[in-house]
Amino acid sequence: MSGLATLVVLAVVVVANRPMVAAGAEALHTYQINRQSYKERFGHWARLPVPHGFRVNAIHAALLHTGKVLIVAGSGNNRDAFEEKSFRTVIYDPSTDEFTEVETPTDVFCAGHTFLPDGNLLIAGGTKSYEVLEKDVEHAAGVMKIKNESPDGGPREFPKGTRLLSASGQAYLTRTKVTVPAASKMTHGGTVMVHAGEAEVWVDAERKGDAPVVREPAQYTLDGLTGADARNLYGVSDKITHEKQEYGGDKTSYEFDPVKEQYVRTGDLRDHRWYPTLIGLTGGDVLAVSGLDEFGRILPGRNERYLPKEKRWVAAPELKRYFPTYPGLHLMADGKVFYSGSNAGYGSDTEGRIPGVWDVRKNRFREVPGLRDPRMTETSSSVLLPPAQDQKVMILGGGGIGESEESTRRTDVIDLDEKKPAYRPGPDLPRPARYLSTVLLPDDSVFTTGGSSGYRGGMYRGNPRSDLFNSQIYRPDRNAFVTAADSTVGRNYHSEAILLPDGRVITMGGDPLYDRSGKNAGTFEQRIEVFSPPYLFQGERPRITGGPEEVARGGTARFATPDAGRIASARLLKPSSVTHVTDTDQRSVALGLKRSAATVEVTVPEKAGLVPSGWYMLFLMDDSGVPSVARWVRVR
Ligand SMILES: [Cu+2]
Repeated sequence: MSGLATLVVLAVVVVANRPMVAAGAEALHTYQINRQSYKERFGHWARLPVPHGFRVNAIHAALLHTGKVLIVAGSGNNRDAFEEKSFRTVIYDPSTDEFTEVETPTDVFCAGHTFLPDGNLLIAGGTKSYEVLEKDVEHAAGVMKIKNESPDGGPREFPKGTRLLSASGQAYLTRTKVTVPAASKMTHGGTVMVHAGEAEVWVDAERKGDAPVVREPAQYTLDGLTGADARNLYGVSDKITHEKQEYGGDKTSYEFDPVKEQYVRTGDLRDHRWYPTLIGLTGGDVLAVSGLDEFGRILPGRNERYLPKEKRWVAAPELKRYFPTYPGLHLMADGKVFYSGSNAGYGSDTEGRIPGVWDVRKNRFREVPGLRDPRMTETSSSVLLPPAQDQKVMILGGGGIGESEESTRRTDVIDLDEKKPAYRPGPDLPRPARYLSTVLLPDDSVFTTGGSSGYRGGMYRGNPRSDLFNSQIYRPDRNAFVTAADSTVGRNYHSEAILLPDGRVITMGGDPLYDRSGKNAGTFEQRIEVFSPPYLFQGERPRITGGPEEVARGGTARFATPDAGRIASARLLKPSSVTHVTDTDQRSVALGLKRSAATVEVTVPEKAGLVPSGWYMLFLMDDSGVPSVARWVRVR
């Protein structure tokens, strides 16, 4: 036998053996993770079978007080879906494993959302236009402000395709129709001042190439106007270039009704918003904070307020403050708002990045010191640690600004009850992580899962893919992580995890920029996994068999349980509403507890900043930390 033939034979043996070795290791791993002792210690993951027609790009998720999971894609970061106006929302019922489709009227992709006191989910903003990358911009484009100096003649409407001309004779066409209000007259100290009416619109150069590019502010005439019109109506623009055009925000707003399972339109936002954070305040109003406007520009600090009784948005100039998009905000016990420093994706690289306490009554902002890796707050997550009474917030992971390859293992914890709150070191994550999902569990621990070390699951330290499969549970009492079972699906950008009423955690989404090779476009992750924490393998669960549907803040309520003798604690968990690892809703509130023979009496704290009005899951935990299935109660 020649040397070459021997080599070939050996190669065949090696190739033939490899799958057998892998299959052996795989079988051993499967055996290990399914053992009772393993599940008791690390928990257990299971893949959820999702019928074909209900596989969507999960961008937003919320747990409704019907116990069902609202999964919102909108156009799902898919340009074709956007252009076809194919917007998706599905509802998953964890008690029956059934999915249903919900009609989605507009593109709520990248809206903000939070629960209202009555349990409706307020969803505001979304996508008006998709981004256009610099390489795809053929015609120079920019935002044109059309001004109207005439107080007479009412608003003026200009159709799509209206031409504006530069001094050098280049023509630019409006992308949409635009209505310009009349000028307004105001008297200042006896003199009448005229303030021009104005409206903004995208314009695209009529000709391709560089000739129509304008890099400085300039004035433009509206083609075809004569006489007084030509003097009173004109355009001004800062620049018309081939620069990348960012996603544009929408101004639609809905209350999603969990019972009728439909979107109900409310008054529009005052500003278009893409990537806003919505946060409920103690009185029941909601603030919309930050976002990109309809032209993809970050809002320069204009925030607004939703009045749930009137179902409309009002300007809040008294709360002018600049934040990057999707700021990580948490309602504090005293009604102030803590900005953890977490944010997602857009904004100045210097302004608005320092965490602090925002007093929304006086619009004062007090920065807090101590955050390590302060330049890696983008795509970090933050969470009000359990129980809410401790007023501690944790920030986890995060990465450098934009498509930075940098990310951090850092977690820091701040105690907002201190006189001068400051972040202090928490335990490191096992690996640097962006987009980490954090989920409060009823036993006062925090489950963390998913994320990637690199930007959108991509390149990190030479590896083209960087999804993280390790999960861990943070225990605030020990300020330490314990290891949990590995997930089997990688989840990075546009992914989320939420606690279910049965104590499990559902994980969805994932939007890698590239595939495994790092060369081709990635595919949105549509598989769903469910994690059963270790507490579900540690003995019989206590049960709640009766009790009121409503409890009053500061009041007590009695719940029937055959397990009263071993109930050790009671918690109200506010259901999650999460997108881009931003969740202003989830919190866990400790209740006072008195046991009798077959009932427990719980006491709800008094402060609305601790227990904002709304629907909660009541969990009872036994003396070994095993939780009941939750019972829904409304706090008034
Ligand atoms: Cu996004």
